[in-house]
Amino acid sequence: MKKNDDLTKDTPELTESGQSRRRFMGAAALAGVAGATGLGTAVMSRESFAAAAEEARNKYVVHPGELDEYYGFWSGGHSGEVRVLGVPSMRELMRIPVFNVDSATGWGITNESKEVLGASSRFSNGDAHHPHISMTDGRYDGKYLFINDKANTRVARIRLDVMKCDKITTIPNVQAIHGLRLQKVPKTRYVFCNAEYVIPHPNDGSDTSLENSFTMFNAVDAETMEVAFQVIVDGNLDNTDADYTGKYACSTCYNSEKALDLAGTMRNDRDWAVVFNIERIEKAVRDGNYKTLGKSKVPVVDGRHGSELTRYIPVPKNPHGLNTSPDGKYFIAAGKLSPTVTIIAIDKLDELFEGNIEPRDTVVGEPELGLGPLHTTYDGRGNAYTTLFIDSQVCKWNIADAIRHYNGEDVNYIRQKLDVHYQPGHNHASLTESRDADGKWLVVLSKFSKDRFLPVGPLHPENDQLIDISGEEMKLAHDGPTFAEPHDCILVRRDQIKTKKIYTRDDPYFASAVDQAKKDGVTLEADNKVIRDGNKVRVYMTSIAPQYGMTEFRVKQGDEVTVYVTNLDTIEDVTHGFCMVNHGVSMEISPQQTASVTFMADQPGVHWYYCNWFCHALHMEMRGRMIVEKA
Ligand code: CUK
Ligand code: CUA
Ligand code: CA
Repeated sequence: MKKNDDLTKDTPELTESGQSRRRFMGAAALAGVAGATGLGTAVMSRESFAAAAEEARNKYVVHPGELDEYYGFWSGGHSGEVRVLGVPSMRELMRIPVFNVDSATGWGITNESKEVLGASSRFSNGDAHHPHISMTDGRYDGKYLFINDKANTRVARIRLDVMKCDKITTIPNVQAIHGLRLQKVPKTRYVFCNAEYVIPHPNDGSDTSLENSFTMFNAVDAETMEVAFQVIVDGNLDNTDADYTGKYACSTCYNSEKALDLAGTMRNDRDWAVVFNIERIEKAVRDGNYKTLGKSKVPVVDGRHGSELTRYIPVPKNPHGLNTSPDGKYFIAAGKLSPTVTIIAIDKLDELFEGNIEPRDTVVGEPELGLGPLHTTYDGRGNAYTTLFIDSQVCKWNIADAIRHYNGEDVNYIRQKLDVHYQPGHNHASLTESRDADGKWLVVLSKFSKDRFLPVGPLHPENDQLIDISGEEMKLAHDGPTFAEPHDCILVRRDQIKTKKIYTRDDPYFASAVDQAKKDGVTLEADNKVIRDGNKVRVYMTSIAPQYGMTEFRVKQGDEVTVYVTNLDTIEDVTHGFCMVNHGVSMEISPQQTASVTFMADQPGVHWYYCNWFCHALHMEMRGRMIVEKA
């Protein structure tokens, strides 16, 4: 194994010029190839040397026309969206608006998206941290992606067949949903999500004391997206993960002190990893051993100290990430203010809940890794990779050796430390949250990029780095600038995602439009009609490249107008748009989709509408007039 200082010696070359980066990759990758085949460079001929270098280089390149091996889903942080990247190319393939408003697709503007957003459509911002893909028997099933909104206390679901958000739930009785993970086994029945901040109940200003405030662990039903139960906890909650039996979930708590100020949150040497016994919680709910809070009907159970529903395992100081190893054996909590991570043995949790052992008896290792450990990910070969925020490194370490060391054996569990650029938060290895963890690629989400890219003003991009972990040694393969602010990502094999090429006409996403058309006696696929209903006007039109079915319609000033456009094209990728000039109206209508938008016709005169998705050589000619008669 190459020592860390050897690796960092290559790094300055990376920053000198874009050209030298290619040379570096070739050389570094080649060292790996030579090592792996047991060939010293001395015995390699010029030709085989060049061929090996070429092969190594190609490993990181997805050539034009080739497809990536993995889909990556990135959270967009306070941009509120989800981004889809191909890995290993790191090419951005799609953006899925979720908690934001999107001018291109009309998310937050169309009636279909407002129906999904519900009452929370009054917000145009969000803070999306943790994207996770639904599972069946501990394997990604490619059906849904779930993501939290810390800013407005929501959880969203994205349908991966069309890559659109189809449900958003506001979690009642709590503030700021942060950590989110899914039940893995037998399947994703629950979306577990942590509310971070403690609040009083009722939160009406009558009592604002911290002592009487609390927060809760929440479970959302993955199919109905209704909140199934809430669990009151001591302290607060940060990140979470679930096990591979379906019995337990575990969350970190950094504020066991329940302090308001920074110094207060760091007072205790240990905070907690809180373990939730899902079976016992379900039973308590079934037996009616719960209460409700305020107007919400969600069952609330008490999981504070002394409860049979939870256990509090003391772990060093302000822990952050909590990640289940893909062999199902361990919850690993990252220390953040401690240079250690804590390995909790999941097979000891039954005993812990039976009361036969103490909480700390479940800890089987506490390896010291470096400064500021935040998140851990796995290669499926017994190694863990933990980000070190303060050291700006990823530490590769061996779990079994760390446990041996904890038991007094003299073994070195650290395999390698690789410099990253800079200050990494999450890292994520391919398929790491599932039984299929394959140890090929590692993405490190660096919060700072400083000198890595052309300067673009005081606001810098983040730097998502791609690291090859398929060999003994981690190798940096790619720097990927991203806009604020991916917190986390998930990588799935491309065959685990099955998307539709065009909509089917019975897609639930526009079922309301289909219903309304039926009531109006309109056939969406054929008719171009204006229906008046008092001062509400519904305009139904079709579209086939490069024409709308209607080039002119008339309404009266003061009418509330809803335009339904049905795209009759059946050709993959022929998407139309509908934009009403000077009305703040814009939307996407993909092949076989119906989309609708409602606005006020408050200005008399002529108003042009046009297609804003490039669809045809005569795309600019795809337009029409709305004539508003003066009231
Ligand atoms: S995270 Cu949300 S504060 Cu480490 Cu998952 Cu960045
Ligand atoms: Cu239709 Cu552009
Ligand atoms: Ca603390």
